[in-house]
Parts: sequence; C-alpha cells; structure tokens
Amino acid sequence: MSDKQESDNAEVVQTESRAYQPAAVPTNKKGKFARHLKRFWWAYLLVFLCGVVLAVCLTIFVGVPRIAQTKVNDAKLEIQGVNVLNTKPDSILLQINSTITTDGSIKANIDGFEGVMYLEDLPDHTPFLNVSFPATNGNKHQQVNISQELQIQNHDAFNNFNVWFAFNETLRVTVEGRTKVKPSGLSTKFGVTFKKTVTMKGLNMFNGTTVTNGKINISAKKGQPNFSATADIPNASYFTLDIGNATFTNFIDDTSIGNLTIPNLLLVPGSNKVAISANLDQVAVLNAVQSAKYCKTGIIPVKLQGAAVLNDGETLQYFLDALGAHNQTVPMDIGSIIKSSLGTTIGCPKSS
Ligand SMILES: *[C@@H]1O[C@H](CO)[C@@H](O)[C@H](O)[C@H]1NC(C)=O
Ligand SMILES: *[C@@H]1O[C@H](CO)[C@@H](O)[C@H](O)[C@H]1NC(C)=O
Ligand SMILES: *[C@@H]1O[C@H](CO)[C@@H](O)[C@H](O)[C@H]1NC(C)=O
Ligand SMILES: *[C@@H]1O[C@H](CO)[C@@H](O)[C@H](O)[C@H]1NC(C)=O
Ligand SMILES: *[C@@H]1O[C@H](CO)[C@@H](O)[C@H](O)[C@H]1NC(C)=O
Ligand SMILES: *[C@@H]1O[C@H](CO)[C@@H](O)[C@H](O)[C@H]1NC(C)=O
Ligand SMILES: *[C@@H]1O[C@H](CO)[C@@H](O)[C@H](O)[C@H]1NC(C)=O
Ligand SMILES: *[C@@H]1O[C@H](CO)[C@@H](O)[C@H](O)[C@H]1NC(C)=O
Ligand SMILES: *[C@@H]1O[C@H](CO)[C@@H](O)[C@H](O)[C@H]1NC(C)=O
Ligand SMILES: *[C@@H]1O[C@H](CO)[C@@H](O)[C@H](O)[C@H]1NC(C)=O
Ligand SMILES: CC(=O)N[C@H]1CO[C@H](CO)[C@@H](O)[C@@H]1O
Repeated sequence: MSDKQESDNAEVVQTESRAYQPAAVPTNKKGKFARHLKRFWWAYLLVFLCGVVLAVCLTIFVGVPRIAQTKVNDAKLEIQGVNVLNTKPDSILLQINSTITTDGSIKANIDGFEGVMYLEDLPDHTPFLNVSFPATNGNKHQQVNISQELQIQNHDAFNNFNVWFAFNETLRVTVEGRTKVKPSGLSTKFGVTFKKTVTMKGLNMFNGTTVTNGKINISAKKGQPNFSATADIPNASYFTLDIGNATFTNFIDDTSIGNLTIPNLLLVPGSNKVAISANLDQVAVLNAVQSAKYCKTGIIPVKLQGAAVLNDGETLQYFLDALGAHNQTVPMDIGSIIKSSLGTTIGCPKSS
C-alpha cells in the first residue's frame, strides 16, 4: 500500500518539473555540450594550453630550483688531500684534491663560485679563507682539484683555524657559497647555495711522537746545539704543511731546559722522520733524570711549546700560534741517551 503511495508522489513531481521546462530547448544534455564545444573549442584549447604552460613554468621556476637545491644539498664533498705551500705571513698556496659525488640523476652545469671556509663548531662562523671553486657538472663522480694563491684576509680567524687544526683530533670545516645551476636543456640559470661541512682529522698535537737516536754533544760550544736526535712525528691529517724552521721551548715539569729546532719542517700525511737539534741545559736534564720521579725508567715526559716559526726569515704567525697554543708532551728516554752518549748509567739516588 505505502509503495504505491510513494510512486504516485514521484509521478506527480516528474510531471510538475516537466511542465516547467521551456518546450523549444533540446532536452539532450550531450547534444547541448557538443554544440557549445563546436563554437568555443578554441577557448578550451587556450585554457588547456595556459594550464600546460603554467605547469611547465611552475616546474621550471619553482620545481627545478628546488630540485637543483636538493641535488646540491645531497651531493657529497670529500677531500683527498690539502697542501699548504709557499707559506708567507700574508698568503699561502692552497691546493685541494677533492671529489663531489651526486646520484647523477640530473645533468646540470654548476658555475664556479667564491666560497668561504669557517669552523663549524665556532659559533661566530667567521670565514678564515675565501676559496674560488671551479665550475662543475652534475656527473656522478667529479674530481675537483684546486690550486690557488690566497691572501689571508682575516689573520685572527686563520690563526685560530690553525690552533684548532693542530690541537683537535677532528674538526668540522664548512664550505659555503652562492652559485648558479643550469640544468641541461634549459636556458635559465637558478641560484643555489652550496654548503658542505667536512669532518677532517686534525694533527691531534702530534700525539705519538717519538724521539730516537738521541746524542749529547759534550764538545759543543756555548750557544751551539749540544743535543741531536731523530723525531718521528705522526700526521694523522691529509694536510701537507710547509712550516719551515720550527723552534720549541722544552720543559721538564715546570722548568724550561732549553729549546729544540726542527729545520725545514715540511709536514706530510703519515710518518715524518726528521732531524732535531737542541740547546739543552745538560745539568738540569741530568738532575731531572736522577730525581726520584724519573730515575727508575730514565724516561722523562718533555713538554714542547712552539716558540718560533721562521720561513725564509719571516715569522709565520698562524703556525706559531698553532704550535704555541698548547704543550705537546713527548716521552724521551734520557737514561738511554746518556748511556749511549756518555757511557754512564743513571741510577736512582741511594735512598735514605
Ligand atoms: C693531488 O693529486 C696529484 C696527483 O695525484 C698530486 O700530485 C698532488 O700532490 C695532490 N694534491 C693534493 C693537494 O693532495
Ligand atoms: C686531482 O687529484 C687526484 C687525486 O685526488 C688525482 O688523481 C688527479 O690526477 C688530479 N687531477 C689533476 C688534473 O690534477
Ligand atoms: C671573502 O669573504 C668575505 C665574507 O663573505 C667577503 O666579505 C669578501 O668580499 C670575500 N672576499 C673575496 C675576495 O671574495
Ligand atoms: C678544538 O680545539 C680548540 C682549541 O684548543 C678548542 O677550543 C675547541 O673546543 C676544540 N673543538 C672541538 C670540536 O674539539
Ligand atoms: C694519544 O695516543 C695514545 C695512544 O698512542 C692514547 O692513549 C691517548 O689517548 C692519545 N691522547 C690524545 C689526547 O688523543
Ligand atoms: C759537537 O759540537 C761541535 C762544536 O759545535 C761540532 O764541531 C761537532 O760537529 C758536534 N758533534 C756532533 C756529533 O754533532
Ligand atoms: C733557543 O736557544 C738558543 C740558545 O740558548 C737561543 O739563542 C735562542 O734564542 C732560543 N730560541 C728561541 C726561539 O727561544
Ligand atoms: C706549557 O708548559 C709549561 C711548563 O709547565 C707552562 O709554563 C706553559 O704555560 C705551558 N704552555 C701552555 C700553552 O699551556
Ligand atoms: C748546551 O746548551 C745549553 C743551551 O744553549 C747551554 O745552557 C749549556 O751550557 C750547553 N752545554 C751543556 C753541557 O749543557
Ligand atoms: C732554516 O734555517 C736555516 C739556517 O738558518 C736556513 O738556511 C734555512 O733557509 C731556513 N729554512 C727556511 C724554510 O726558512
Ligand atoms: C692519514 C694518515 O696518513 N695518517 C697517518 C698519520 O700518522 C700516523 C703515524 O705515522 C699513521 O699511523 C697514520 O696512518
């Protein structure tokens, strides 16, 4: 009963709506749209084309720069070697062998640019060097070797970098600059920021240095070196440094016992076997090695603090700061040196 009632109502509504339609307009909606399309197809094409152009524009001017920046961010910078040569008070010859690795998914040319280097873990991020980086492409593996004379523009920052480099086991250096990327196939260049932080090994204060072949020269005249030896200095970093004539003040405990010089020090990665000559107060050394503290082993931890760095007669303050900011402790087997040089065995004083 209720079914019949509902269908009757529906019939009424349909009849009513049909009654309101103007008789002249065709009732087929498809036909209506086809007619409309026939007249206004060009407008639809225009809208469509604008949409395509807009999409392409958005991709190029918003998407591509973002992709380019992401690709630059994802690229890996690795350093194989750094040479610091032709060291002068105000300039250095900086050579870097490095590789930039990308996923190679987009071909793009990256302009050369001026980048700054700063210590990532020093909050003020003051650049210690400005370096020109060459143009590169987006190849998977890219060798980037640079060699350039650089003026030291900020001495404090450069000196401080050298202090960190000499002292720390590792340090983080950031390279940062603005450059432009031109994806191949596009004529437009997009600005990107190149920013990479590299964790590098420092000199760790030459931890592990050994001194062998020590010889005391008793016939040495006053002011002439009266001690010579061979030092083996480990360089844990990948830096080669043209340091020059480096002189260190030597301490036993808190007492200065003279100084030692490493002539023409060119520090290379790995082991550095160098000759050293020293002016040591032999009496003070003899007293120390006979003291209760050191007589059992004859080994004295000698502290070294950089006192002068001369290269071609000029002081290199950045290396002097690096070697002078901290003491380096080197165990020296003075007992054996005295035995081999003088034929005397040092024993402990007869205890009372
Ligand atoms: C870079 O590599 C070349 C060739 O192997 C080498 O002669 C040069 O010393 C290296 N430079 C640095 C800074 O490592
Ligand atoms: C760049 O340095 C690498 C070593 O890292 C070396 O093999 C290559 O020959 C160097 N290229 C040039 C052009 O110096
Ligand atoms: C080096 O970098 C500093 C700081 O960004 C900048 O003010 C200076 O102009 C740069 N110098 C050169 C030669 O690019
Ligand atoms: C590196 O050495 C400097 C100077 O001695 C020190 O002040 C700094 O805290 C060290 N930084 C790191 C990250 O070890
Ligand atoms: C120095 O090296 C020795 C091992 O040769 C190590 O035990 C010590 O911790 C190192 N000291 C520093 C400050 O790295
Ligand atoms: C010791 O010192 C004297 C005087 O300075 C010098 O002539 C001599 O060559 C030195 N001997 C050694 C082994 O260095
Ligand atoms: C090293 O010692 C010698 C001899 O005592 C002295 O003439 C010289 O000035 C000292 N050098 C430094 C840098 O202290
Ligand atoms: C090095 O050790 C000596 C002797 O203990 C001390 O007088 C000097 O201040 C120390 N130097 C540094 C930079 O700590
Ligand atoms: C060795 O050199 C030091 C420093 O120049 C000097 O004080 C000393 O008299 C010299 N000779 C001896 C035997 O110590
Ligand atoms: C180191 O000193 C010696 C002797 O004074 C000098 O002949 C030499 O040129 C100096 N080396 C450097 C790199 O300045
Ligand atoms: C990178 C490098 O060559 N490190 C070396 C530094 O010096 C020590 C001691 O000679 C070597 O053990 C490291 O391999």
